[in-house]
Amino acid sequence: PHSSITNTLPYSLSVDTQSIQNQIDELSTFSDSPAPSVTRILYSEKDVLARRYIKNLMGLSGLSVREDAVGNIFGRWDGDEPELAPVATGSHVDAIPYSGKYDGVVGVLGAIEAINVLKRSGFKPKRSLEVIYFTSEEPTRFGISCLGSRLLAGIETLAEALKTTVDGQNISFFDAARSAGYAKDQTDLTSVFLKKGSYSAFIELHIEQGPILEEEGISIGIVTAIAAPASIKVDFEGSGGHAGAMLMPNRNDAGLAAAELALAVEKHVLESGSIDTVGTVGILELHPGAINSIPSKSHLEIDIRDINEQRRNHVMDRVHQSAVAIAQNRRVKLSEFKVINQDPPALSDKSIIEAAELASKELNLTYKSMISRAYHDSLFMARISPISMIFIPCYKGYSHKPEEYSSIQDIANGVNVLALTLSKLSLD
Ligand code: HGY
Ligand code: MN
Ligand code: MN
Ligand code: MN
Repeated sequence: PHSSITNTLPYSLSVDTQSIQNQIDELSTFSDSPAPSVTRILYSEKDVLARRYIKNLMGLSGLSVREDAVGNIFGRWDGDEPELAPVATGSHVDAIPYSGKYDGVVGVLGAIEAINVLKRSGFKPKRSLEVIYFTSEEPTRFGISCLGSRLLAGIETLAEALKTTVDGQNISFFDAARSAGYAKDQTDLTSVFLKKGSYSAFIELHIEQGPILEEEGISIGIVTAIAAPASIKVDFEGSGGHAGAMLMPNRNDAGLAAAELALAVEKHVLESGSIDTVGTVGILELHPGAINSIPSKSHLEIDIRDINEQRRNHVMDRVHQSAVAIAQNRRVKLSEFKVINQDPPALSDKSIIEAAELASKELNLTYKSMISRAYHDSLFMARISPISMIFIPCYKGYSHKPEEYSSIQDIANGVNVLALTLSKLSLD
């Protein structure tokens, strides 16, 4: 059957580029920040609009749609042998503040269009195909990245923690979920857990969010590993006071403690011995935030990643030591040093990598293996299914900012490779 699939599909693959571009543009209007930026936060009213939009597209593609208790959405195309473990693909649609309109979206709209391409080509799946819209991949609202896929992967500690999780406005996770129509009658999220082996394969289409494919003029990236992410929340407390009347020797400035720790993060990352270690202080808040008031509190959130888990953990330990030392030296209180997540990397499955390479070859597209330095829902789907990812180039590697851009031709290439790979995996 493989030989028949390979000589027919590549010639009859036809992505409707006009409609997928229109969908990307239309979806980007469901945003809480002005165009060209996109802000779409979990369970917000713009997020609910996006969910309705995607469920409608799934329906138009003949997929049967179901949603779980936290809003992971599944669109299914039943195969000839529906009792076999399906093949799944998908990504996320939530967007961090003032970001772009391709991160995640290409992997959800592209997955639905890949189903349309296969239907238009007359393909009949053996294993059912499922498109998954993960309820939220970004950590923005509750500080938890890949919240939906972590639950699908059966992470019990998260299901427990969500019972007492609140957002920055003190809205509980369950109240927020209920406001979007989810978690109606339950506070027990174990119903979301999927068993290992629920899928025979999971493959995610995503923009590279880095400059390599564009710089090297290569059309397709095939992901062999996903870097190990970690995040830490830190609070310092000092006595505060009057910016004019308080002489310097008497101060214990929580703001300067935060500033010193941010520079210490950079120092420890640069001293890790590898270019693959990255560290970012993306949130740094001072209280009370008045020009003439010495900060009495500071709050930092630190993102540290590496493709080598031990090296990343070592940097985290040194950051912790620095936080303690800075607190002592500046006579401030280290009131919180909390590791929010400290995840292992994920390795892609050889057979899925090979299917994506074969698909790229048959479509006469250049491709290369690469690691993903960004995390994705695939990182957690790897706990219950073999995975890989398909990357497409994005302009100068820009992402998480409004200038994010991928050409419709690159998107179409990605959709075609996804469609052909899904067809191969479905017939396995
Ligand atoms: O931060 C990340 O790696 C992902 O793009 N949210
Ligand atoms: Mn992102
Ligand atoms: Mn993403
Ligand atoms: Mn805090």
